[in-house]
Amino acid sequence: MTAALNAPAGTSLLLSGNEAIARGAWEAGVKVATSYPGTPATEILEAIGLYPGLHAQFSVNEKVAMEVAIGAAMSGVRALCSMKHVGMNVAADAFMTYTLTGTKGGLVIVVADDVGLSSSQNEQDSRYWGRFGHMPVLEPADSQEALAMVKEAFEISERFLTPVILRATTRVCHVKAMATVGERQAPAKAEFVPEPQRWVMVPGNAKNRLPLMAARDKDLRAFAEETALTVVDEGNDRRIGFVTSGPVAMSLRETFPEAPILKLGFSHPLPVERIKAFAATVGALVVAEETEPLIENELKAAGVPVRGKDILPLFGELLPHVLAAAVRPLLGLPAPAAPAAPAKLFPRPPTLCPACPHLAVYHTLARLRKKVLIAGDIGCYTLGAGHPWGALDTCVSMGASMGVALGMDKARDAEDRDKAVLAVIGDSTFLHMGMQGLMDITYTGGNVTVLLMDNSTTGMTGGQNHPANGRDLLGNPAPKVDFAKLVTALGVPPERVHTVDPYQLPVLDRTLRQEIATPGPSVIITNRPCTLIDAFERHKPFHTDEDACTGCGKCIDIGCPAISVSRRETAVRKNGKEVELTFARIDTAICTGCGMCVNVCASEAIVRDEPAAKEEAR
Ligand SMILES: Cc1ncc(C[n+]2csc(CCOP(=O)(O)OP(=O)(O)O)c2C)c(N)n1
Repeated sequence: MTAALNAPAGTSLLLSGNEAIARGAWEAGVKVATSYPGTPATEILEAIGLYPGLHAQFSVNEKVAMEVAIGAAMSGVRALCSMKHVGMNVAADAFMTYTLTGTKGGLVIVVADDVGLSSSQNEQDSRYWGRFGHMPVLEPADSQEALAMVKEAFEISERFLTPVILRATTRVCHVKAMATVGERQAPAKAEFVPEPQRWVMVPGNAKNRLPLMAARDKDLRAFAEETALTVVDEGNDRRIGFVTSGPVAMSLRETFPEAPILKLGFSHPLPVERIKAFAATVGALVVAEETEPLIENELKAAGVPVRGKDILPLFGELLPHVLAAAVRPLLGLPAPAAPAAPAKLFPRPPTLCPACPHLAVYHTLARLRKKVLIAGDIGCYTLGAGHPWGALDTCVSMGASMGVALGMDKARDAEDRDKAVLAVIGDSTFLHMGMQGLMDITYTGGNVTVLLMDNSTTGMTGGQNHPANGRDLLGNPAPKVDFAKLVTALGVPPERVHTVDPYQLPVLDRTLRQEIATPGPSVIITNRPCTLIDAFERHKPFHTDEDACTGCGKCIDIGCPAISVSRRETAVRKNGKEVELTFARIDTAICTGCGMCVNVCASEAIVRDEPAAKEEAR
């Protein structure tokens, strides 16, 4: 629920940047909003989906999301497509042509860059896409600007007939700040007018668009010189002036209260003349930009002497202490003392939840570790790479486990196939980009066993629905993809497709061993829901019977956070051999009674809280 949903125009309220973007899109009269989840952008679409009078959807991936938005914009309505930075790589094939086509209804691409890498596999600077795709780039610094700039972005999009990029960063998306909301503008009526020369981008038509795009670039450059989105915040100490964009402006103001700052709300195309005029009023010009030196390089190419990445870091956020350390020496001031190291806390690596069905898969894989290569993928299950399982060999990008596994298989000669190749992939990831890879595996006769971990949700990003869990964006019933049928249709022989309850550890183990012993492609679908969604059933918790526990430690090897070591002991066996015994304790406050650990306890020392309920144990 977003606080802005029912707020009347003129109300000021505390909104995250994502909520503000959603409200701004609604006020702008957006008719269609699309996305694929990804931190830090996920909540934009979740919030938009609550507003009346528009269609919002999470698509199966960012490319489809972009194409849906393009279809709506071609029909003359305003459309917004949001995603995290890596989503742009997926969506690029669609928008790199649509930018040439030029839009009809306003099309705004909101991209959230994870500067500082709090929750991503890489750090990318999405402002490059503006340069690459000839699209203007707007950069809000806080929630109020985010709200206003989305609306402005639609105006620019329709005025110049171009898709517009709104680049936010994690700090803008997730920080809450005051924003005043406005009225909703009535959405346009959809009307697709056939214009084959424009909408059908075959070479003959596309060629004709190139000069138009070049002319648009020129118009946008002129617009950049005059737009009120870019402002100068004056200061009395003119020894150094800053050129910046996004939330860095606030860190600069905090660090250098008297310095003049030119803040580029509209950061591409660059208003070179405006910056030159600003440069003439200050002693030295420093470009403070997150993350790549785009503005800096363009200014250097235009002959403007600037400092930038020679003193500032190329990655991570430009927070006040970072700026102070880099810039104060230019003013003859000592660099400030490095911020105090954070207090040493007991290390707590991220881990899977109690009863997470992925635990079963990784427990099984850890026991087969010497016999398999495991291509991994992106989701909660990437945690399988960590302690205690160490059961992933690779993680590249969403869906990559399929192709990487196939590549590992094809790279080897028959005599080198001493290990089986496995791929692990989540349900949302399989739908996003995994199934194409599986098709390649079956088409080329790859020797790959795929573990498709269907937990009925997009767990990693907070539990979004998808086409295989039978629910739509708002949780209403929706058509449901049948994974067993889908993978069979993609070419996996039906007898090599198994659906297994992962809590039944012996069955999972047996099925996996059987499949990796047989050449050719196979798929094992595990079908227990994520413990954080409604479909998950809780049972009475288990506890350990201290008297019965033999200290074998097998339940601890599962890696369930509900199970911990209660004590260790060295015992001497009858044959005189010393053995280390590990006794376990179950935290009944977080145990969900899934019974996975009961499967591995040979001494029957794991029992339900109430003895009468023991029969319920799986
Ligand atoms: C191109 C791209 N889009 C989005 C993301 C964000 N993201 C990371 S994992 C993931 C989905 C994971 O869901 P699933 O495959 O069902 O696995 P689970 O987390 O439920 O185990 C998403 C959306 C990303 N990393 N890359």
